[in-house]
Amino acid sequence: MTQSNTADALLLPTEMESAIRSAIHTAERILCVSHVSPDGDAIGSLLGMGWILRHVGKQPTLALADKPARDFDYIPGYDSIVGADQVKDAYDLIICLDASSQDRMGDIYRPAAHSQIPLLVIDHHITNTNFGSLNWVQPKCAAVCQMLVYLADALGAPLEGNLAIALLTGLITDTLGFRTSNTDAAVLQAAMRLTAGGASIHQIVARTLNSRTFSGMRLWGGVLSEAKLEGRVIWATVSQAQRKAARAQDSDGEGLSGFLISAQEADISATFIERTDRAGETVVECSFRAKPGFDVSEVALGYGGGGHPPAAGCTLAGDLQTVAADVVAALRQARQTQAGKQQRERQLARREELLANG
Ligand SMILES: [Mn+2]
Repeated sequence: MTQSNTADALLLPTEMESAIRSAIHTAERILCVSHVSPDGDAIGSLLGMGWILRHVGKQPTLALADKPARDFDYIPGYDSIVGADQVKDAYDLIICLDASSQDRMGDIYRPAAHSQIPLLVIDHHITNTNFGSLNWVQPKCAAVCQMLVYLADALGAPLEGNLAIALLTGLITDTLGFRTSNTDAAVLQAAMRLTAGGASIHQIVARTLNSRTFSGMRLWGGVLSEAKLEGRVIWATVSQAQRKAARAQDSDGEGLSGFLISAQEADISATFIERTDRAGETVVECSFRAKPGFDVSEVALGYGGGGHPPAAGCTLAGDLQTVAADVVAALRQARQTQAGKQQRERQLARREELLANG
């Protein structure tokens, strides 16, 4: 059964729909991949795409450069996700989900072997670099899992069972439980249809947003006590030593930026997490959040990262404190420029109002 409305048609234009349909139908060997450090939307859209493809008779390979957290093992198909060691050279089609640039696929995508293969990019990041041979980039969607609701409609895959659980996961995690500024009627309608198809909001929330480790809480306690607030930018650093002392897991720093932005005194938040990359180099993972009206995606893009106006990030080489000081200066500058622009717009609106009431 296909159910669509005008809003959905705008989010998946007819020409894009037929291009994707023919790319999928003409391919036998399909590789699906999402981004490094996979979150709920990455894992949900990867597994969801798997179920959509199986519905149309394909047997795709689903791959992630980093092992998905066990938190997500309730999504049917979780155990079918493979790592780079099981990715071959030859495919007819590669489908990349929720990644704004090619490097976000990590070592799953090997340009030497894969660059001649058609690459379908499905993403909702406004900073997407359109690195595919076919790019469906829809920043109006709150999650790639929302986009896949429309693709499932287009391909006749019913929004129920395994597919519904996978797709509702990305919708819930990327909107922080339907609380972000991009949670609109279309998001809720998609969620409603997935819920009607048997997926449970409360079960997914219990396994994702409402689930923390004790080590993570101890890490947050130490990190938050040293958070700084400068010029309405709140920020915190997480060193490897702190993570070791708290016996923290890799994912324990996630969510810190989202928590910091709840400070009434801040418009922008940042966390800087020190890590060792695959080459053994020390890198700093930077994560930014912004209150409505502010935009952190441009600063992230300027440092080679990406994201959305309210949530973005980048990874930089260098010493933790030096990177943090540099980036905080850039964020404070951006905040000041954006606040100035907002003030001018408010003045202009007031003047027009006075003239109209004249
Ligand atoms: Mn996403």
